[in-house]
Amino acid sequence: MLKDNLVRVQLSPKGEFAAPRPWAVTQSDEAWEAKAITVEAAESAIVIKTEQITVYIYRVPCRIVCFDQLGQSFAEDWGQGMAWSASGVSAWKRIEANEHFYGFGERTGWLDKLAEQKTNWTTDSLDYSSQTDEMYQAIPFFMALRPQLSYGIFLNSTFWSQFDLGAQQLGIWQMQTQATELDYYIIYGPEPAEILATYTELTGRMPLPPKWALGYHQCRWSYESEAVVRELAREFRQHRIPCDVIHFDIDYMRGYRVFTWHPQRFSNPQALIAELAEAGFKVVAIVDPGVKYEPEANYAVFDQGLAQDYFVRKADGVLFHGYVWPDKSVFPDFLRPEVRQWWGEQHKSLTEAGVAGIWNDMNEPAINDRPFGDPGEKIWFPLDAPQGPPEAQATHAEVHNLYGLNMAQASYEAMQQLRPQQRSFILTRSGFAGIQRWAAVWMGDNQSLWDHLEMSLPMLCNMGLSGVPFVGCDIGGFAGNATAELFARWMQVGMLYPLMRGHSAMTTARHEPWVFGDRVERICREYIELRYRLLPYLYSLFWQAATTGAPILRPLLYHYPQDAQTYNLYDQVLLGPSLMAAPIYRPGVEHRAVYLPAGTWYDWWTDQPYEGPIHILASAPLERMPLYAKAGAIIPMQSVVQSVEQAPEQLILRVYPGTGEQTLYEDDGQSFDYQTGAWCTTTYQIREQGEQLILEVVDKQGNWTPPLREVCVEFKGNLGQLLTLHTDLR
Ligand code: MIG
Repeated sequence: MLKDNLVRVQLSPKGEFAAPRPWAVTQSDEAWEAKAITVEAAESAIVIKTEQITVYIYRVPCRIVCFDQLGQSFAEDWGQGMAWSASGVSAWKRIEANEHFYGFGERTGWLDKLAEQKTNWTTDSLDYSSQTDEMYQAIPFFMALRPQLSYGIFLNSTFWSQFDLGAQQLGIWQMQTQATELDYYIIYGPEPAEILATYTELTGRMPLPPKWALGYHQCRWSYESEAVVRELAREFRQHRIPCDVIHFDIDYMRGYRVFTWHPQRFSNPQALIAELAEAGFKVVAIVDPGVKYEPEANYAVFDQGLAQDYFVRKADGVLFHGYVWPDKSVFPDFLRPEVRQWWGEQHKSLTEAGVAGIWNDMNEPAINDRPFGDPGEKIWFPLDAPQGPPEAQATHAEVHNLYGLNMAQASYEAMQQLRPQQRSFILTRSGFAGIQRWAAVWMGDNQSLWDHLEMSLPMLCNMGLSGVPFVGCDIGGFAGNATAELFARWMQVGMLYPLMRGHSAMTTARHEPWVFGDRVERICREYIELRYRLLPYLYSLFWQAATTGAPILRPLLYHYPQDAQTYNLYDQVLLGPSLMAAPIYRPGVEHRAVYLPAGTWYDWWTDQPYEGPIHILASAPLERMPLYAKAGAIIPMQSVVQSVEQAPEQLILRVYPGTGEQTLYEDDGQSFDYQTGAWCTTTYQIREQGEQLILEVVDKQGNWTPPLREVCVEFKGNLGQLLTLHTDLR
């Protein structure tokens, strides 16, 4: 019992436990301060009580079951309870009536995973579809939800593991892992928000990113030369389409050698990036883990890594190699701190040129699942390859899932060291539980298909429910060619992604916001502008995510866990608590059904109010993504800027009648000064008092003073009600 709502269960067939591996869990058991806990050892069971839950551990047969204060059971051992064999350990638990399953990290398909099997093994999941199991990320965490009660399970095993949510046996869920010990946590809610708060206390939270990372990112494989990049930047400003970030894909390197610049195509990156900075752009550069195997060629990264023995070797001591972009490649052992430090120092070649963000790709690791090398030679990462420092060695089987996590940690720490005054942005494709501490995550190689657009929202929602709030999918689809209509709809949805990045693959048609003609360009501009107008609201959501673990993009069940209508509602999302979108994700569709849960909702575009719970038919011509604000919402917005560093002239409070509160978080958006007090929060409140509506500032904290701007109140809804502004709203 670590906390009132947190139980750790460990089973060792040998009767003794291996030394703890602190890879995913940031807090040791001793660091928790469990409050009033009573333990009663009766003949049939040991009973542990906290202020929130009671846990029974029956002796014969050994069974664990938890109860909430109403006496409802949850996480109850069922079937065989716990068991072990030569190939691993397992536990079985009961699926309660009306129970549904969410989280599981990066998952295709729709929201609820009831009756499915989910494997945790990081994989370069090229060509994925709604049927794909293994993905780039492996996060062995989920939450089970039913009305009145939800709980989370974190299976603390980095080995291959699998959840079965009643696929094999109706009414029973199972977890199994190839580890020799069972180690899992039960986290009581009763609501998803509380589960996530505790889960992220256990595995860590996202650090506050630089504010520019919330702007629009433009990427392509590749903007292959300085000239192409200059032209791209010029087009954004000329078209007046806001954009903050340009990503450099693998062609900036010399022959795909990591930490080099191509001598002709990017002959003066420093000058280029300085010029881009003048125009308000930041640069993010891709970094792949595979180091070109190139003896005696003066390639320092290979030479140093080899000399210091930093690359993974097979069990027989022979250097392990695969075939990736640089052709024959070797792989740093990021599990070792000194390798992370050395790798981190290499980032200097990028930061010296002015690069402000690092994009880690291929870190599952991908080793030959692309058309590289000898097609007859299928290489696997040998599971018995030793990794880690000599005093705490592991096998690849144990730490395969950590490869991306450790690489992201190396990048994160490198950027802290190399750019100590400024926050940096790290993006990763692979990761494990806790990846939110080091990086934002994108969902890898999606396709320019309507069902990939549709799938993107439940994918990102399940990531958010797995403790990873800063996530996005490639807008427009990575592989394949978007049509104008698909692209317009995708940009509308993309405006909701915590990470808003357009990307496309080599040999596909161009996917920039202006390439589909005037009409789609106007739509892209409108929705990217809306994104920028919402920045004060969004940044406050990022702050909330950083401090509480709450997702930024949320499925409706997050705020309405008592409403079973929301349990399978995968095609509507909440951006924070106040805004709800019901996007279009099919061609030719201009109407759709929208579910509005209990309460009053206002149409964002027409201000029309609706009383939920209700289903309505929303009108959605191509220009319109149905969007709703909740009664009592106070949405802090700003005037449009072309990049985040431009100071907006206005702070706009968009206010909807009702009762509500909104905290606006502000700081300089780029330095670490907020960690020593240079931040401020302003809490606005709206309430109805008789015939009147009162809007006032009820709380101010922190000691940072935002730059001078005009504060405007945009009052929506019934103007018959008199609005009184109490005190100074600034
Ligand atoms: O083998 O760097 O998911 O975003 O553009 C492909 C080229 C390697 C895969 C990434 C994609 C990136 C691409 N990469």
